[in-house]
Parts: sequence; structure tokens; C-alpha cells
Amino acid sequence: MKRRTALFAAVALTMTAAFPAFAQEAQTDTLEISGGFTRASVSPNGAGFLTIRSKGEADRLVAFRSPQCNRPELHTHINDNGIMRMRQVEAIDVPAGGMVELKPGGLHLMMIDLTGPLAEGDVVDVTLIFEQAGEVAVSLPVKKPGAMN
Ligand SMILES: [Cu+2]
Repeated sequence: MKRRTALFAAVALTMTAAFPAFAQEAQTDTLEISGGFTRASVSPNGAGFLTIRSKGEADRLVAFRSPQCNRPELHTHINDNGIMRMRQVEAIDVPAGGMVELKPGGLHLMMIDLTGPLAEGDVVDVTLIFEQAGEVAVSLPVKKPGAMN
């Protein structure tokens, strides 16, 4: 029993070392990612939200990937005669020294064909791919259905 506890402690320590900050927020030299989340979903699709700030130059989010999603796309919502529809976009601009918010009803990380349902309290690991900054890993906590932030 004692031995087992020690083993668990060792595993926990190793994991802490491998993932220094449970990276709900992420920083590069030029970008700051914060406020990431997604929502519990039993449907095969989900959406990810987060805020990207530029500390200097402009950048573009051109794609993302996640081991939990087979078909990641960048989406926005458009108002089509009063009906909100989602539309795929090629990239999401991060203005120089400014920020862009991916939020419900607007831009989002569209996760099509999830590998399994998302339950509140889970985490979705996402790698954002920027034109300038390259790849940035961030973890999206799964909040309750309909969560707005
Ligand atoms: Cu979408």
C-alpha cells in the first residue's frame, strides 16, 4: 500500500514536470492566450473559445488541431437575414498590439467529429497554429452547456 502511494506521488510529480502549468493560458514572445473554454456536449461537435492578445506585431490564427477532434475548422457566425449561421473562415486576424476574442455567437474553434462526448470538468487539449508565432498549446476546460465565458 505504501509503495503504491509512493508510485502515485512519483507519477504526479512527473506529470507536473512535463506540463509545467496546466496551460489554460499560454504565452509566447508575441502572443497571450487567455480565457479559453469549451462546453459540455453529447453531440459529435463542439466549439472552443478564447482570447488572443498581440504584444506587438500582427499575427493570424490559421488552423488548430486537437487529439480529441477529427475535423478542426475555424468558424465565425454571420447574420443571414436574421438567422445566425456558422461559416468557415480561412484565418483569424490578431491585430498588432490588439486582441481578438473567440466567443459564443462569433468566431470560434469548430471541433467537428469529436472523438467522444465532452463532460463538464474535462479538458480539451488544443494546439493553435499561427502564421508568425507557430504552434501554441492551450487546454480548454469543459464548462456546462450554454456557458458564455
Ligand atoms: Cu462552428
